Amino acid sequence: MAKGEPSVATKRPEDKTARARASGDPPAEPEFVQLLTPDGDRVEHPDYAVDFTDEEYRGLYRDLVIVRKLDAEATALQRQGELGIWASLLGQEAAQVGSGRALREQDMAFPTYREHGVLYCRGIDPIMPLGLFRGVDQGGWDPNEFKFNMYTIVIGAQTLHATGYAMGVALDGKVGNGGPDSDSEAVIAYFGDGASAQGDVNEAFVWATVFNAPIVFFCQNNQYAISQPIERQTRVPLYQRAAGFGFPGIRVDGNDVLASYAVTAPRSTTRATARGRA
Ligand SMILES: Cc1ncc(C[n+]2csc(CCOP(=O)(O)OP(=O)(O)O)c2C)c(N)n1
Ligand SMILES: [Mg+2]
Repeated sequence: MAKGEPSVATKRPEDKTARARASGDPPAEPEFVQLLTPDGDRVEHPDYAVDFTDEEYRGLYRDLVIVRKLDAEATALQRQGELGIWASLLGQEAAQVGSGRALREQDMAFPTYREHGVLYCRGIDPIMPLGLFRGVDQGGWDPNEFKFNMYTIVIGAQTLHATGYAMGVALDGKVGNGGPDSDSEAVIAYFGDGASAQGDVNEAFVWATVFNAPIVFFCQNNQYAISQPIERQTRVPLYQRAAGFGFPGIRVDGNDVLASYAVTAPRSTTRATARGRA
């Protein structure tokens, strides 16, 4: 599709959630941001949009294929006994590439142990985490050089580290409007659905919001914490918890690389065209 041609289909899927809300029934389907259907059709969202060039779309697809391939290789190495363990990103490629590519060079990321796709987007040699999972080094990259902290195995601990770092960013006065030319720094902390029930994570939410820290909490809900299903972590959709802490919560289709990009990027860099919400 050439630039300038309509890149977004005008038709939205039937909004069953809105219809259910109007009828007073509970929502029939989860509300989430989606710019691509599972069949690959482009759909609009009233608040989020992207407008990439053909080469940029191809670049995202290339990233998805590469990180899946790297993950498959690492899984095979683990099965052959070369790695002690491997935390696979299978099924989380789009969430990681979308959010990872939305980061600006100066933004700081705090991963769990599974963010190999974000690591790749930060420009770190993807061989690096293999040394960590083989037990021969601590990970091997310089967090300050790549603005990507070391992997954290202790569930949820990185959300506290990230919040403290973000408070430091604010104290340094490096906060701003997030525009492309801004030298403001934002922080992103990745965590899982299971981690959302961890005390550290909830404390991080309180501190981040009370001190207005420039941080995005990016939860990848793969439905399980090892063997514990999401029903054992929460009775409400996880994104709704954010309201109780005082920050916006957005539910996004993690299999949709475009939506994952759009919700993570500063609004001024999504080059969104729909309804002038650039
Ligand atoms: C503080 C702490 N408690 C327990 C564990 C053991 N543990 C390793 S992975 C994991 C599940 C984490 O689930 P989730 O947050 O959903 O992340 P996912 O692995 O699904 O990406 C647990 C409990 C740990 N690493 N750290
Ligand atoms: Mg999980």
